[in-house]
Amino acid sequence: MNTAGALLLIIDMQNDFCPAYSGQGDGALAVKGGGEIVQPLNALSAAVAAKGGRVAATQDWHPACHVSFASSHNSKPGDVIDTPIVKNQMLWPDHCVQGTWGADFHEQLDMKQVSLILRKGFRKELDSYSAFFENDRKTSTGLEGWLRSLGIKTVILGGLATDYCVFFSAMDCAALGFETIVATDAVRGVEIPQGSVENAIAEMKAAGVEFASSSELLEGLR
Ligand code: VGL
Ligand code: ZN
Repeated sequence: MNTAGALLLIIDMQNDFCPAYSGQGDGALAVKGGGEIVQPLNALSAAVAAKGGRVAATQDWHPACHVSFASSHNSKPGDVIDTPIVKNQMLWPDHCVQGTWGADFHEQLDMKQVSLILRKGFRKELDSYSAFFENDRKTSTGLEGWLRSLGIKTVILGGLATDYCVFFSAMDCAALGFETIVATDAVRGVEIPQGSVENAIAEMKAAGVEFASSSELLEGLR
């Protein structure tokens, strides 16, 4: 893997996906161990930027009453529904509502090197797990064009959650032909339903996604 000039893509490292930290309460959709990945992400961020790479961060950014909220359908989190646009949309607790604390990035995430913040899931009627395509699997977020115009060929992914937004982003990234590497200690999964993290990892591997620890990646960036 050639990581000089790579993109570090930090997925949804936001308060609502993190358990309580420094006096704050649990996020609405807290992922177990979510806060533990801030340190490896910060180390990768500095190293990637120092080697001429770029750092981008996605931000789940939902309007109130978003289609992915169980509360919008008198349903409960974990239920799966068909919406007019998307079949099998999983429902979640209200989370990452635009402009709220839960939508803010984790306070300890180093944003200095981040040159692009990509907001997704901002349409009320359509969710977006992937950083590349919304959940209709057609509507582009514009990230592919940004990468191509900068000549970036390799993408290192970290963030939350392994089995949803990291998974869909990595799968699209690999399918678009970018060398795609998941930083194994810089991701955590929601594990809904049970087994989803293991399935996601197996599917990513089958699709040619590579896996490396942040220390291996940092070694390569030295
Ligand atoms: C995510 C569920 C709902 C994620 C976002 O970041 O993985 N999961 N919205
Ligand atoms: Zn969401």
